[in-house]
Amino acid sequence: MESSCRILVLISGNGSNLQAIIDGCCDNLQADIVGVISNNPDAYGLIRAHQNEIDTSCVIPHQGESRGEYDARLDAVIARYQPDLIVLAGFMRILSHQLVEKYQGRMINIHPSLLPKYPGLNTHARAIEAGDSEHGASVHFVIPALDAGPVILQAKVPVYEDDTPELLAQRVQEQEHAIYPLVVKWFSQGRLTMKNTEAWLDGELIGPSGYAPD
Ligand code: NHR
Ligand code: GAR
Repeated sequence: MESSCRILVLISGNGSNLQAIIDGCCDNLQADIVGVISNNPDAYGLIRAHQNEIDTSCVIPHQGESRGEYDARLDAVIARYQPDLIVLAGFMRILSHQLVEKYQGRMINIHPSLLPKYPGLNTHARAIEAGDSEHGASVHFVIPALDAGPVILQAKVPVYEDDTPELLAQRVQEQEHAIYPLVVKWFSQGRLTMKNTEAWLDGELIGPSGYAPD
């Protein structure tokens, strides 16, 4: 990336991943968070943005509005920020194919499971229910199919005998805060790309479980 990478973060809630990205990768001139958009006007992440002097917008769903109509309004707000990278950080709305295709290769998400396991919602409860001994989080490029884009980086955590979804979520989120800023940094350094629905780092294909150093 020639000049600073313009990063736009989409949130719905607490924004702890937004905070990790603010703290972890915008201390250099290569990455600049130019805005935060929330679908939820009460998201605590908006306060975090304000505290860090980051511009915010809310795109609140209207009653009876179709997904297409919402996404068109969202896209108009996104366009104002001219982002190089869109970071979904706990953004809780599925995005339409048109919107995702427009930003394909420039939109990433963090999902709270070891994809391809447990796409969708309630991942922590599902991992416990299944008796899994490990769980985790995945950063992936966003493609139209939900949580199906190429994985960039994963982090694993143990699942304990007496775990609850809340405890497990905390353990996973701690790892999220370590891996998401790293991936954002790679992208802003121009090291990370998506080609033909594959993720590449430094010219090397990333495997299905995400980047793993040899
Ligand atoms: N959009 C596309 N097209 N592709 C992806 O991979 C996407 C996406 C939008 C969001 C994040 C994702 C996650 O990490 C994400 C990935 C929301 C839902 C969902 O079911 C599922 C997955 C993700 C985000 N949302 C409900 C909906 O009807 C609303 C649920 C709620 O409001 O609580 O949009 O898990
Ligand atoms: C994170 O754990 C993220 O993986 C998950 O929501 C949390 C948001 O936390 N994302 C999803 O479930 C997307 N469907 P945060 O707002 O504190 O970053």
